[in-house]
Amino acid sequence: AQNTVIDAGRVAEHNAQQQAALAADYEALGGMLARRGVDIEKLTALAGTFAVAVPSWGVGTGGTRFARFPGRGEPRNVFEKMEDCAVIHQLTRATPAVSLHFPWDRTDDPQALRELAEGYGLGFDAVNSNTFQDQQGQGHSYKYGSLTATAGAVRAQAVAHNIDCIELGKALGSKALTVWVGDGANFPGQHNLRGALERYLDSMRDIYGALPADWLMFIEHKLFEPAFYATTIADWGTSFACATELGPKAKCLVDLGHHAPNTNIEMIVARLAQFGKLGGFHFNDSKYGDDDLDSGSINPFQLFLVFNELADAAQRAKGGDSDFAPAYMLDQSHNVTDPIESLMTSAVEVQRAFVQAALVDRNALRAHQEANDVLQAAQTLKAAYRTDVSAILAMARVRNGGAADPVGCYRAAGYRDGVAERRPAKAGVSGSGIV
Ligand code: PSV
Ligand code: MN
Ligand code: MN
Repeated sequence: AQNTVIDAGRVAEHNAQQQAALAADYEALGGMLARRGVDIEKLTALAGTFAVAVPSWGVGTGGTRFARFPGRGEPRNVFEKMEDCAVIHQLTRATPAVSLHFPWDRTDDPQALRELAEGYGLGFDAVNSNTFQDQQGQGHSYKYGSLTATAGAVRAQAVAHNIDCIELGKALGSKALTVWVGDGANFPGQHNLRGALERYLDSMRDIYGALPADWLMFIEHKLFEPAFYATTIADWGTSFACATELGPKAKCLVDLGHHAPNTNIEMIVARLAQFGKLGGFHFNDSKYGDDDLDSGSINPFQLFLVFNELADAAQRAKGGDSDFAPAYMLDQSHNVTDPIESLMTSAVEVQRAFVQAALVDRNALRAHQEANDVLQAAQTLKAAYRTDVSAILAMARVRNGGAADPVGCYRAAGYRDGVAERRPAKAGVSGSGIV
């Protein structure tokens, strides 16, 4: 049997309280969908297959460059992070994997970590390397870049760290490495723009060479920050060119927050899917830049449109195009909410977009597109997007052993109070201590 962090009896009790209301909502929605020729049971089964990975760094309270206001009971190491991730999966049944970040999550006992995860029914998605910060005791600084650094010794250190991440990931059962570097220039003239990318590619070739046969490498682009004039891997064009140059195991990762405002991200998704280079996602939301706000909290329509492209690509793949399986991961920073609550809500919001996209009448959409019936084409998308599929999501969760209302159940279980006692804040990091 699987280990549960929250008492299973409590979840069952919570679901029993919700049962009558959920059954009524589900029946009403089922009737409405039936009139549109849609079988609610098929959608609920599909919803139950959805999975998005939780970022290990997301379960601690985030911060900005101005301040960090710690929360209560924050996990103090990767083992405690896994416990929080287990809660998220237990209640949502939508987050069966965790994406680790090294060296933040480094452990001398990967076997113990793997066993703990397996006990909770969790696996590991892509591991992330970190050459955007210096670590204590490190031989060389990344102040002037890592994989692109002009100094060969710095590049070698950054390459070695990435290969180390692959080794750790292998021990944990991971199958991909995500590489995001903040390398770039703050001043015109600081970098030879082409030279920096050449050095990046040289470094990445060495890392690529260390990938096991069944691994992928995800290249994550980001428009700006910490480099404010010219980021080496700033856009999907550069990412695509590098992934193409490196080979079939290299693909592009789209972090929704890493684009200029108003960028048509769903079109980037369509392009990368078309050319077989869509590796995966970091889901989050933003208003201005790399805000790392909760998925679906600012622009849920954009999230839906991204999933609309993914549904189209999946349908084409079924027709024999390719094996299309981009990795879905969250990448958020929770500064003012309980991270577990934010991650549960966000996983459900991404799952909602996935189900709404499945509701799009693709035959009707194609016919409207062929006939240039612009208005009806747009309305076909809107009809799916406007449908409140909450009852489907809740039913899928309950049937899979999760909670009808994950946040309600989590609060009633008093998990945060429990960990606040068991995990006293580390001396010196608790800020005001008024948490
Ligand atoms: C960079 O902004 C980023 O999105 C990358 O994915 C990093 O690995 C992550 O954030 C770290 O916080
Ligand atoms: Mn990211
Ligand atoms: Mn980011």
